[in-house]
Amino acid sequence: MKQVSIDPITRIEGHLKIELDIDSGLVKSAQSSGTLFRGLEEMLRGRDPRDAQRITQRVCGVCPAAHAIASAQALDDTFGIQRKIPPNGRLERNLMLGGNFIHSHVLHFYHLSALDYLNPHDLEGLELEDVKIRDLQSYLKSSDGAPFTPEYSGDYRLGNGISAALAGDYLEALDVRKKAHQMVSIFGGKMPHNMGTVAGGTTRKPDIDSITKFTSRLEEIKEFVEDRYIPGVIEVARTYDDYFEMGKGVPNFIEYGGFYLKEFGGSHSSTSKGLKGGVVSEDGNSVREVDLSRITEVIEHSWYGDEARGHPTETKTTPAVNKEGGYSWVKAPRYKGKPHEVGPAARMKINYLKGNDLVERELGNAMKEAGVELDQLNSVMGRHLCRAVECKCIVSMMEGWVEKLEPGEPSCANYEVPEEGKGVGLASAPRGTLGHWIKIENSRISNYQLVVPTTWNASPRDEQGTPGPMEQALIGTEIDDPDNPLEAARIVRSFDPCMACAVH
Ligand code: NFE
Ligand code: MG
Repeated sequence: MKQVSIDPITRIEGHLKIELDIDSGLVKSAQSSGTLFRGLEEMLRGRDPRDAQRITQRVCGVCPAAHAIASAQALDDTFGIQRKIPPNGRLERNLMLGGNFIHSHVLHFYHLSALDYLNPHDLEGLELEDVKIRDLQSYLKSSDGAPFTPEYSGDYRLGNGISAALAGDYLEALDVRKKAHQMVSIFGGKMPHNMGTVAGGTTRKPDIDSITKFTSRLEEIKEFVEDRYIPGVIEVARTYDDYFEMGKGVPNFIEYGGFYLKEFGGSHSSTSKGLKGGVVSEDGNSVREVDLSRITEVIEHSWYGDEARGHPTETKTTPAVNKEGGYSWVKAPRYKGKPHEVGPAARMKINYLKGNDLVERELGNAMKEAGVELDQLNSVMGRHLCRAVECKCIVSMMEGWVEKLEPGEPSCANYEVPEEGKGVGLASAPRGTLGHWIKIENSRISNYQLVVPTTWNASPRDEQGTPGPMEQALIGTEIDDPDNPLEAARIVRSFDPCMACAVH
């Protein structure tokens, strides 16, 4: 038995340690640990509720628009104004979240994951016209190669031509990300951590100027997503098709749904959303509605005290350093007592099964081209493929939303902060499904609880000893060389973990 510790695992967000027991080349046991305490929820207690969407965005620089929307919705719910959000406010929230998704998905494939498959040394000696790649070549020659020198590397299969194309896209993706950030800041004032998302809607009424600026960037991004990102991921996926069978994890998937298409409909499951919610469990391919009351936070192996256990309407986040059996600052969310995978693969699968036309078409095409079946999507390559398909679907929906904005019309509803109340805000975030639960007493926040996408995926074991989704994805993996566990690194990165979010 060999013990392998990857600490920290790089090219993800935040602080993650992965520990593996490897026997005869197989991962027998895996532990995922969030190694940095945050405590954002505790900071919210006693504050004005309207501070929530300012502070919760600071959980993370890579998905702040998702936290802003979940938080604003939790306030809408608590203040009783969910049905009063003007169409402009609803649409601008969707557009800001969409911009955030594009940024995050493009970042993940090119700047966090590509170097698991793309060998920069393939570029050496190539005669290339692209000035940026020529610069990259001379940079690689004249330096130690960072950040293009992965700690774990090898098994490169793409060949020179595709590597050069991907390297060019890697550089162009930096520009795409800039444009995606600019799109969020057009309505949000700045990015990361926008100021425009508030209880009641958004702060900036759309006008012709903002709509034009937004649309021109969206069209440029659309071209990149359709002509480069989707074909690039399919090329990598076909070359590494064995990775459709690797990193499978749990057979349970959950998503609350996001991107409101109409005003709030009275319950989360009945509200019409661009990405639909649902639960798929191991009993097959039927999708059920999410019952929020069945979510629990388990803390048997997390460094938290007893009051951190239970349903998120009540749970606290009190640290219990050195707790026996603890090995992570991440809690273990469970649905009906079981670990569930969240993220683009879960979301695309649920939307495909629910007959979301756009997803059926785009995912159907991508699966055909990549030569993969629906039940292979929760895998390393399946997750990359679903992320790209989701990005394309969101760009397409954004084109429709931006057209519906009404210049000069209001984007925000009035409200008063009540003395008492409680509410929930749910959103799709790039890495999965996101919930914020709030309670107000004396017009102050008395409890605030976030259950975040990577909290589900990177969760530790629960009270039954059942490992979390990422841990299960690692268990059973064949590792060619335990001193170079690149298979494990590829599996972990396919989840796009954000430990800043997971711990919050
Ligand atoms: Ni810090 Fe986040 C997303 C949220 S994930 S990135 O996407 O919510 O755990
Ligand atoms: Mg929490």
